[in-house]
Amino acid sequence: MDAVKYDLDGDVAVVTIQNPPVNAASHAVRAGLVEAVQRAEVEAKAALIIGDGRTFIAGADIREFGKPPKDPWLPEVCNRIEACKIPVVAALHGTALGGGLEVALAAHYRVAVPDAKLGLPEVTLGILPGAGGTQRLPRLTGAEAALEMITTGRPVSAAEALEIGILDAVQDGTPRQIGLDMAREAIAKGPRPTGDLPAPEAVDFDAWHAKALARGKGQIAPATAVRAVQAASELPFTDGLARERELFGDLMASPQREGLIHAFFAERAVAKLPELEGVAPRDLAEIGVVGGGTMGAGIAAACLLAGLKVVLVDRDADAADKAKARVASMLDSAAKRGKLLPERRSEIDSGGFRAADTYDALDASDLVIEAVFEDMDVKREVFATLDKVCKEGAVLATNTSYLDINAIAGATGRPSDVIGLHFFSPAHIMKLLEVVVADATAPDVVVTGFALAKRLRKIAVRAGVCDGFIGNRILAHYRMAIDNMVLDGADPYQVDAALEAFGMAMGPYAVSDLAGLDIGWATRKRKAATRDPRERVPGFADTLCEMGRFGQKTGRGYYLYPDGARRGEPDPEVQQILADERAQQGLTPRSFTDDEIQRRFMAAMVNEAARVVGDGIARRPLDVDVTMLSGYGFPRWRGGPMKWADMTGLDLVLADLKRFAKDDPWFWQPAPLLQKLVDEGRTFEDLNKEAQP
Ligand code: TC6
Repeated sequence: MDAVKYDLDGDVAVVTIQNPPVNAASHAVRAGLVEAVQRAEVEAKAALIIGDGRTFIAGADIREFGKPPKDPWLPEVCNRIEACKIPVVAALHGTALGGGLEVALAAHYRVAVPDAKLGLPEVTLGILPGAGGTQRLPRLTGAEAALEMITTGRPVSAAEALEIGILDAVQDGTPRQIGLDMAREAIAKGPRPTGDLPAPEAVDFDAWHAKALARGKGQIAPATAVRAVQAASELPFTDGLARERELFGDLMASPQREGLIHAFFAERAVAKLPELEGVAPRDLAEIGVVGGGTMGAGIAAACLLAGLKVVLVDRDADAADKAKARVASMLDSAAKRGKLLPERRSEIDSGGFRAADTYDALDASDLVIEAVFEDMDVKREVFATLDKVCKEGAVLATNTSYLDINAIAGATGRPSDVIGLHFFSPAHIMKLLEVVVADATAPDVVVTGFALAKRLRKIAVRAGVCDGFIGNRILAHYRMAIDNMVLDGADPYQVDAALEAFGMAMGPYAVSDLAGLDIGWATRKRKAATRDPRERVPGFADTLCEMGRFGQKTGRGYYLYPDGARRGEPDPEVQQILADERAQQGLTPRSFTDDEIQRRFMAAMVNEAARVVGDGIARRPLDVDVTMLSGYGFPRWRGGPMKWADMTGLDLVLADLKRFAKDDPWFWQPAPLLQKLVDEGRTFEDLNKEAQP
């Protein structure tokens, strides 16, 4: 099949892109487009560009990024389309994104079907629209609307695109039909190059730049894109194109582009289960949830928002009522955010959601998720009961964060139906779901876990059973590294600031305050008996808990939260507690630079992640990356800890570990996998590639 098909429909040359699955503008598509436009100029009175299959062009071919570019480049293709002597129409359906929308902007007229989406998501990949998009879009929409689309990367609906001036019409029908109608009208009107339109009026570009920098949290592409749009307003069209090309080149060469594109492909790779190909998921219509606390209610809300029926069970009528109210308030706020339509709400209220105080209510559930107190005896009791009441073939899932799922499965007579589905709080908002596969879990139960994630629009990562699975196991380790630094003299507020400067969504001590310090306290107590005697155990976190400082919910934790404030203030009392503990242990406090804090944090994270991969808990390094990106606030533009380590150089990370090990050999002992990769001159990316199907 040719990447671009050409046929004549009367006077109109119809140019059809055929590059499944998303018609990415690969080299063959670009070359085919130029050839087709040249031919149309000779043979037809108008040309129509459409996409075959599910979409118009969804962008440049991202797989070609980072490789030597092959002529013709997309900017040249777009310029050639715009320079065409006969009118060119683009008829859009599906998603016209990035370079795809740029092709449409270079056409002379644009029409779309009502459910088409149009966007310039380049900044989400660390680049900017580099095929004239930053120059042509503002000429059609004005600078404000173009800046909004380009700096956020968010797509707009066809109706909105019509309103702001991108489209000439929105029409029902096939792209071919509606495009031919417009092309025939365009013959009389003639070509209408977007580049000939007047330059957009200036806006406060410096303010946009500052806003984009602040929102980017260290990401540079959105702010750089502002400067490209500014060029559209200040320079003649061709000079603006040249400026765009220059800024595009800078971003293309940046490590942020590499990190973001890694994240894009890694997120798609985690969803694939080649080893289970052909295994069908079990049917999911009704979901049971056991436990209506914050987590259970969040899981129930997530399922309801995805259109599933839910039955929630709590221990008595009062608890069930409270759980129901919790779910209702989550649904209310989802409705306010436009995430729940009134029709669906009434469906939920008229039987789509029930809260009960007896396990028998779960007898029709296809999958039950347990979200009760994190205690092995309690969980085993729940699972023994589920074994009695649930129908045959029901999937029995635990939302435990740490506990041994094999032991939980052992409380039932059907361990092959048992799986871990580890949600992150708030469960109806956070993207990550760890699908934890126990020894006896059946293949179709694993596939069902992934199917549920897809239904909930979550990113599922397959994990193995160990204390903390992928994410919390790594978290526990880097927490230990920073707690030790604080014990040795670092200020917790400096640690938070340094790690936020690195790009973390929140500093780890602010995260503790948000999650509640009692969670870590309970975990430390549970682990106390089995702790390695060589482990250093700072006492300050326990001290804070003993004082009732559980974080935001009690108004005090590492920070102070006067009058319910969400952003905490540093508290000298905490600094005093730390000083006392150091004095008690006879430690002379030392200072740490921000760079040292970041390096210790990352070395600890990467080292434990290498063990997680080495032990087979994560399938590949990229599974760790996606876990940390979507569940732990790791900066997306760094691609994830493993990508960061590859880009930093594994030998440098290993050298850091060996340097830190001089003080604490037990904690900083390099992971065997990391040592092995350095010895062999290989990277985590090599492991990702070897594992691809
Ligand atoms: C740009 O245009 C820059 C221009 C400047 C030039 C100078 N390239 O997401 P899905 C693959 S930047 C290559 O699962 P959906 C994807 O990896 C680009 N491959 O499907 C997957 O492959 P797999 C701006 C691509 O229906 C398969 O297609 N454009 C590309 O959930 C299916 O994808 C974007 O940023 C691509 N551009 O969502 C758009 N896009 O099966 C990026 C997808 O081997 N794409 N693939 O794993 C998307 O947002 C979504 O893919 C979607 C479809 C909304 C188009």
